[in-house]
Amino acid sequence: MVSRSSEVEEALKAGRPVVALESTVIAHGLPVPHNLETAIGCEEEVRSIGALPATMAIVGGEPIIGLDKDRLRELATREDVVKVNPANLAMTLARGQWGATTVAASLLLAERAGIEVFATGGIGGVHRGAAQSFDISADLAALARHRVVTVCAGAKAILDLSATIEVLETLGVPVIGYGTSELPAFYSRSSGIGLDCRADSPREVAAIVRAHRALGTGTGVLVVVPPPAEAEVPADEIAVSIEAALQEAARQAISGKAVTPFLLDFVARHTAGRSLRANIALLRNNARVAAGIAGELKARQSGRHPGQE
Ligand code: PSU
Ligand code: MN
Repeated sequence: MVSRSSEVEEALKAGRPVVALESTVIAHGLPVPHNLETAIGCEEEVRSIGALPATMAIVGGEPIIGLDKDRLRELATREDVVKVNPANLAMTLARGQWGATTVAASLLLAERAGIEVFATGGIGGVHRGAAQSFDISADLAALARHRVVTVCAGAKAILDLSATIEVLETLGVPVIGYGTSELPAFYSRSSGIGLDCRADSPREVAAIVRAHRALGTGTGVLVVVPPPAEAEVPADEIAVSIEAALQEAARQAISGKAVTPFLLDFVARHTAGRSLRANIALLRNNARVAAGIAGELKARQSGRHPGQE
């Protein structure tokens, strides 16, 4: 059902750590040329920790796990790439289209491909005003459906973060603060929302993941990592830009799949690129943390204990 690159295939067979990476952030989340640069940068971060990156997308109706550079470049520049979630994945495949996978679609494909760890920037969640619009990202349902560890900087700050945390709890998805006891707010290190669970190393995360898996619930685990301090935009500073973005989206009646890309782009322009720099820095940072966690999970499975040798 999914086509794994030979490199990914071999790594999985050999029990080496692999990190899945999404592609909506490339096709719809970041502007050219930052999108391709960042996609390559994230892959390099994963490799620098000794894991293999597997960026995924739909290429002419075929789900590819581990895009090569040429396809990555094409994905970053084509105008006709569908934003794919689990609801329109089948359509994209049947029509032979190009598709960029959101967190939700990436989790589905990662699980099918046998990849345990996935990295993104910020997950989708409950939109502000969801009580009227019912706009709740498919990412939340997918986190509950797939047995994959997702590493992110929290949910995107354009969302209703406390409602998002409530839904994750309802769905039974553990949320682990990585080096923090507070939910990060994507562009900002702090949200004011406390977390029950904190881990300070890949080993601590892996222990919780193993305990969770042993329960057999089949749900995923969410690891939330604060953005690097030097790149963050403090919450009170970004709030003005988010407010302006939400007002403009309402004025233009932006809806459905277009909402998140519209808001991210508006905030990037309103902050003169500051939010974009934060977004790029946190994507790379999350890829690195994910690679560490993937390594730790594989080390335990194979009986190797890094750091204890
Ligand atoms: N992280 C980023 N930028 C992005 C995304 C994540 O730093 O653009 C994407 C992810 O693919 C996520 C999607 O699944 O935004 C959420 O879209 P929606 O809110 O429409 O579900
Ligand atoms: Mn939505």
